[in-house]
Amino acid sequence: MPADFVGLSYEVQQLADPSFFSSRNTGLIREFRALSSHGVLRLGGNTSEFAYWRPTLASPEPEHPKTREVAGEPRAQYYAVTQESVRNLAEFLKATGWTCLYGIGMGTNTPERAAEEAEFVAKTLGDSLQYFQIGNEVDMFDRHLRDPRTWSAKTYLDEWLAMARAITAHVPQARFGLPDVAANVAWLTQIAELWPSIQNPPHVTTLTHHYYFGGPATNPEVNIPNLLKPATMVRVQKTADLATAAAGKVGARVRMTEGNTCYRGGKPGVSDVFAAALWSADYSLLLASNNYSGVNLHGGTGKSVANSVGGFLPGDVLLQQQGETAEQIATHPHPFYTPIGTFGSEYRRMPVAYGLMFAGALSGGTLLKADLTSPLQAAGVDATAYAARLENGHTSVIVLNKDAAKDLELTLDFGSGRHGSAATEALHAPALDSREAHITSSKPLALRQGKCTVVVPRASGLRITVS
Ligand code: BDP
Repeated sequence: MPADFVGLSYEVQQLADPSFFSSRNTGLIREFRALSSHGVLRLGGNTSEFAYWRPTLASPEPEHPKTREVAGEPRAQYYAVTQESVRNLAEFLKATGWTCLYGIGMGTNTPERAAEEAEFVAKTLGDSLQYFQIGNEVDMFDRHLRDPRTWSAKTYLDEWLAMARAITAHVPQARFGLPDVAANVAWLTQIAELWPSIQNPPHVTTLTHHYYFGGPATNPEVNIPNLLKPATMVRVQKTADLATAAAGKVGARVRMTEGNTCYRGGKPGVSDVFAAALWSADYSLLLASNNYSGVNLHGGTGKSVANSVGGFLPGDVLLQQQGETAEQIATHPHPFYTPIGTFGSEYRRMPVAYGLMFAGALSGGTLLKADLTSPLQAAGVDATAYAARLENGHTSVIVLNKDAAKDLELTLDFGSGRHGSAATEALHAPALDSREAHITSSKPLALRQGKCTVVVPRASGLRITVS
């Protein structure tokens, strides 16, 4: 599990306000650093298709192609990305210790503009830039950006090659992630099959895709029991099997560059409560155990995400129907799934971020191959577990008891050669639907012949570490 496994995903439209990702936004920097000392910021999302590069303030707005208006898809609201926002982003990354996956639009962009932008970004971000990503959720372009009769993994790859080659001509060391599909992982398989036919391919390090558990907020199937039941992770495992097989053929690794609990901005009572913390911990560790290079949970400001999904958040409509007042609605994070919420001038980590942090404790370690899950499930409790040998040589085990009703008692055997004590840290909240999450360490447990017995209460996580 790479040291920089943990990541966040934001809309490119955040760059329209150059003070957002900037060294002056100290509140946001603090939350990034608290989440991870070296995470990965991915910029992309639906709004990335409507950004245009403005090399100088005097540069005119380019002509844009015609696109279709579709409910739930972003409206064609164009905005400029400027040198100032990229320079500020560079300072923000330095201040946080994070690196960046930089999204360049494909839907309404040209290879020339993409190359010009990439050149400035590569020069300005330097080592903070991991790779470029061209296009967001290209498997959905048939809805509003391309002709549904001809759009396919093959036509996408042709367009992608033209842009990636134009970028490589300006930035010879450029690296790329692709294809960043929303859901159709078969595209990864098809791209892997087409890959050997490409002469001199651009340098691709990562195959990328997205995952949302369900959506939108009005869908009754998006609820806490469904989010936490074992079948949810079985589905994630199936896509991971396809994605990692494709990446193996291309000689790349897989990264889950965007995702969260509920698409179109999240669902209040599911995305912004403690259940989302247990979900994100389990989801992140499942991806890590499938050799993913990392995970980015999507979020940002309410405005940028609302713009990415057609102008409003369905979760707000739901709260109005439930009779919440404007003041009550404002106490929810917007978007509802965001890991870092914006409340006026303040930023706060939300429950889903605590799950990511809890899982992130194994970053830099080597996951131990073991089947911990089936014995736990055989105990009739909805729980999962992961173990790693950490960089400092310690062994750490994370047990996630997602069961709403049953506590789990278990004895961990670290081997009779282990002496001393086990440090423990809990991920907890009063209830699955509490709008809070905590990570607290408690008293170390004495090991007896290398063993210790712990209770992982219902709806909580526990990390046990022995030296
Ligand atoms: C993805 C888009 C992103 C949206 C998100 C959502 O890439 O821009 O914000 O879904 O629906 O499809 O919440």
